[in-house]
Amino acid sequence: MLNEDNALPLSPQEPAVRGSYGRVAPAPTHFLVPGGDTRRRLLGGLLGGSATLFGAASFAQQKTERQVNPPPSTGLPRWSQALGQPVNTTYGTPSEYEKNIVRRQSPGLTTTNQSSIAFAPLQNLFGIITPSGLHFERDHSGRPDVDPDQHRLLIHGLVREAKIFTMADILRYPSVSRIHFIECGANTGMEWANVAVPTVQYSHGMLSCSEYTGVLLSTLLDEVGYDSKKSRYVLAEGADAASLTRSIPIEVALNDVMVVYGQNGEMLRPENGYPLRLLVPGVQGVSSVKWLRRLKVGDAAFETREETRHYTDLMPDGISRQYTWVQEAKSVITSPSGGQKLLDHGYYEITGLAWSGRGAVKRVDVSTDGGRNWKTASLQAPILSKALTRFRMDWRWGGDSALLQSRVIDSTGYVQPLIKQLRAVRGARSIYHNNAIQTWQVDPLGNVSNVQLS
Ligand SMILES: Nc1nc2c(c(=O)[nH]1)N[C@H]1C(S)=C(S)[C@@H](COP(=O)(O)O)O[C@H]1N2
Ligand SMILES: [Mo]
Repeated sequence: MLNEDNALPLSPQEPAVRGSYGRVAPAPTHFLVPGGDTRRRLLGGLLGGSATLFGAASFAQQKTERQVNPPPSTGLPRWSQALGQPVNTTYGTPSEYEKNIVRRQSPGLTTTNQSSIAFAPLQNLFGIITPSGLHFERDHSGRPDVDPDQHRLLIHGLVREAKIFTMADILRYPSVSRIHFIECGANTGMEWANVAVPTVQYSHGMLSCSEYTGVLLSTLLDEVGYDSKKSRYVLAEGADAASLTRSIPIEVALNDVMVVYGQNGEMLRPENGYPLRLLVPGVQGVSSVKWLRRLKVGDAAFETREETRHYTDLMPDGISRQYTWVQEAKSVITSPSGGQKLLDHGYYEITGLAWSGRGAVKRVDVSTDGGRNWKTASLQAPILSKALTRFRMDWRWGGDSALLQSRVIDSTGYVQPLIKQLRAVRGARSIYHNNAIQTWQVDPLGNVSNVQLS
């Protein structure tokens, strides 16, 4: 019934979390407080009402809680007094103390657990690479268990010779490794409806970035002898029950599209398309077809369900735009971010992610007063095309209300827009392609919440 994001999640309460560092209390793991306000007023430029959804402890209470558990002051800690565990010869997992840093589903957002979304915990990640076990997952019909020995990729259509490739065949071709993001076209979609999604995990967590290894699609298209005069589109089809299919324009296919088997140095994870997926850099996630089993070269777009019924943008005049696939430049502050709490006055590092489907990040500006004044953030190398870029800025919080925003400018000169600028063009009925500037409000108690400025 729902297409990626337009329902309102309700929330199970979950245990307290660890996993924020520095003087920031972690974002809560639950979504909305049951019975809480789900829609919010549009806030004006003034630092008026608080849109905080959580009945958080007061500033002083939080400090007291922290003092209950002081670090051991005398003697050796227990882990220094005996031999440790033997070396680990199994697949490694994160520390027990990090077990709350997981992908999370937003209950009620989708009608089944198979046609669903697990969001990446952006507020807890460093740098630009998403650990494979935390990469977001979006499935239309569940995650198939594909046996790599039996898996086949068929390439046919306008080709000299149709071919069936085994995984062993594909692994023999010259490989490339590149760092790219994948962002679902519906990421941040609920902001269109002005729903106060409380944490960055749920507002922006359909976004991840990996080092991918595979074969350029152009290599395989050359191998089958695609018709360079007649070919206009390549259809990609997945081996899941949805047979998810999307058309890729030939100029994109021949440019930087990859047929991928490697993710962060190892084989793809099952949830990300094991053993083979398409990767269409800079383009909305749905085109990066997972569990890839078929590529068909054609002379026109294939007009599949996922490009006619879904993934179109309904414009104010009632006409739907089709094939709007590039993920335009976007950025978000991941800390401090919604649901976190600043525990002290003084120094904070404001940090976040910026990216563009059209190239590299050129500059990121940060504002702490809702966009009246901007300062240029520092960018952490590497700054790569169609990849996440980490930015940071020093900030002293003196206890006043603040409105934190980031704004990216990409290598084409495009500037990340305000939500009102997007609404002026796209109206209020959109689901996809919201790349607007995000605002986090810090209240005088240090509570951080998601607000939308009019
Ligand atoms: N075969 C197949 N490919 C698919 C999907 C799917 O359900 N089936 N979901 C698509 C969508 S909508 C997105 S956003 C990305 C998500 O990739 P990920 O699950 O690896 O994060 O995969 C795309 N490829
Ligand atoms: Mo998606």
